[in-house]
Parts: sequence; C-alpha cells; structure tokens
Amino acid sequence: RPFSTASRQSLRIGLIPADGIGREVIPAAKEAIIALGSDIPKPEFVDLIAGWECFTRTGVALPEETVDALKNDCDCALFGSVSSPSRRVVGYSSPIVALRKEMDLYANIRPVMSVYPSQKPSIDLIVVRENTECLYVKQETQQQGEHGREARATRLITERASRRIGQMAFELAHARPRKHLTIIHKSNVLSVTDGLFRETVRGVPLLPEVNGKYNDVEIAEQLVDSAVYRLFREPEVFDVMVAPNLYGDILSDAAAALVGSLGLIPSVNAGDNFVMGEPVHGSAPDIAGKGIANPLASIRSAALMLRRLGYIKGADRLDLAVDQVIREGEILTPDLHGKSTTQEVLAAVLKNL
Ligand code: GGG
Repeated sequence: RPFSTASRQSLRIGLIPADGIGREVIPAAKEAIIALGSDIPKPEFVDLIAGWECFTRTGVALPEETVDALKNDCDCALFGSVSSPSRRVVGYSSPIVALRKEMDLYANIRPVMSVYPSQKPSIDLIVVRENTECLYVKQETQQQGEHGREARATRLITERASRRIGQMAFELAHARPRKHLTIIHKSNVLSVTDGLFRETVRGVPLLPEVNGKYNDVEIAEQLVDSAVYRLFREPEVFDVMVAPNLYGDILSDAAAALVGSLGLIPSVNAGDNFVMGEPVHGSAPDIAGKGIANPLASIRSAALMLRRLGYIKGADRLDLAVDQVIREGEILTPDLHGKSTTQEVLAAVLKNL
C-alpha cells in the first residue's frame, strides 16, 4: 500500500465509463461502492469522459480535462472499457494506453480465481502485467519496400520499467501463502528485449534496498507460449506471473477462460501515487445497450481499488457479496449461462451487502 487516503473524510473517485458496456457496468460498480456506507470514507464521484465515442463527438479521445481532474481532483478512479477501431484513424490514439502512461500506472494487476470450491484444479493466480511499454509505446511506421508495404513497430523494454514491475510482482508473491513467482518471457528468441526483462526481474531480490525481503519467494521462468499451454493443462502450478505488456494482456484473457467468463475478471492499474480499477473485459459492442453485461468484474475492480487504498473491510464485503452471487448461481448474466440482466445481478450483490 504505497500511498494513503486513510485520513480523508471523503473519497473522490473519478468515473470514466468510456465506451460500450463500460457505460453499463461502471454505474453498477458505483452503486455497489455507495452501498458500503461507513466502511469507507464518504464517496464523491467525479464524472469524466474518454474513449472512441468521445473522440467521434469532440475530436479528442482523452481530453486534458479528464487527465487534469484525475491528477488534481481524484483519489482514485474506475475505468470501463474502450472500443478503439482496428484500423488507423488519424488523430486517434487509445485513451486507456495513454492514461496508464499519463498517470504512471505502471502495473496492471489481474487476479484470476475459481469461486466454486468444487472446481478442480482450483485456480488462484495473479497476472502482473507491465503497463507502460513493450509494443504499447505505439511507435509504428509503414513504408514501401521491395516486395510491397513494410510495417515496423518498436518494442521498448527498459531496465527501470522491468525493475519496478518486478518489485511489484515480488511484493505480491511475498504476501501470498505460496510465495511463487513465474517470470514470463520469450528470451530464447527475443534475447535482447525479453532478455533484459528476464534478467532485470530476476535481479530484484538482490537489490540493496530490498534487503533480502524477497528471499522467501521461489522464482520460476516460463516461455510465453509454453506458459499458455501449461495454463490450460495445469493452471494450479501458477501463483504470481509477471510479464511484459502484450504477453500479460493475452495471458490474463486466457486465464479468464479457466474460471467461466471474462466478465468476472477485475484489474487495477497501479502506480506509486494513484490507482485505477478496470474490468479486464472490453467494450463488447455485440451486447452493448442490451442491459445484459456482467457487472461483477467492475464491482470486483472497485474492491481491488479500495483494497489497494487500505479499505480492507469495504473490499472484503464487495468480494464476498460477488462470490455469493456466483456460488448461488441463480442470478447470472448470459456470459455465465444465466438469463439475468445487469440490474438484476447488481440488485443481488446489493442484497448480499
Ligand atoms: N477494460 C479493458 C478494455 O477496455 N479492453 C479493451 C482495450 O484495452 N482496448 C484497447 C483500446 O480499445 O484502445
């Protein structure tokens, strides 16, 4: 818990629903936070805009006012989902990628857990995704080559970013019962970039400032392709996994398949001075506006955000209320083979609270 809002009378929470189902699930998370009552400081919500729809309306995907408000007027935030187009659009750049960099939210922490005690093997892992570099520096060029067009992308891995994501991952592993960390890379092929990531993360326990704190963490390594294979064959071997940006994104979606739905998986974008909850799922244009999006990942993201800020009781209550809805299995959205709406699932969570 690197920073504290504990002395606050109120908690200023920026809300950025952005696109698609983000506009349905973030308001649900807001209701769940309000229902916590005195277990957290009085929440005050700051409505903010960003996203593809914002771009089509205003010509800007991430307005300066949104970033300013987050930096100067909010203690934390919740982000929904964004629908960036798959083609290049002049003047547009993904606002969530930009926001993570602007706010220096260098770690994306994505826990994946099975809820049913009967699920075998039982899954309880965290993907720790580096959040600021790799191919997401978005330095792409295209030119005419001898055999047609040639496109290139720069992949940036720095010692600084690898060290701090490594420290975050060791800290999380150290705090868990199994104390096991797997470093994900592909340094048999990308020996320079992934080689630097691997070597730097491995070096974290030896840093003088760490002072031996992580000596109890068992370190393993896995090439990213075989990590996906093992994730499906024997997910129970993983505890904390730390990965460069793109691998972390892909691995966490894959891991979500093991526990029923991407609609259950929360995350926080964490830095040293700010935290922003965000469901791992995207904007789901196929179901947007139908009122059937699963709000549980967003409610769990709110719990993760509160937990990182130190509001453990509030976070525990949200997690327990969500787990109970899943275990009872009666009021679930269609992604979990249920027939209920977003509002009905929210009502069930609120009842459990
Ligand atoms: N909440 C996660 C999310 O929005 N995922 C989709 C995503 O990251 N898309 C990248 C983009 O649209 O810019």
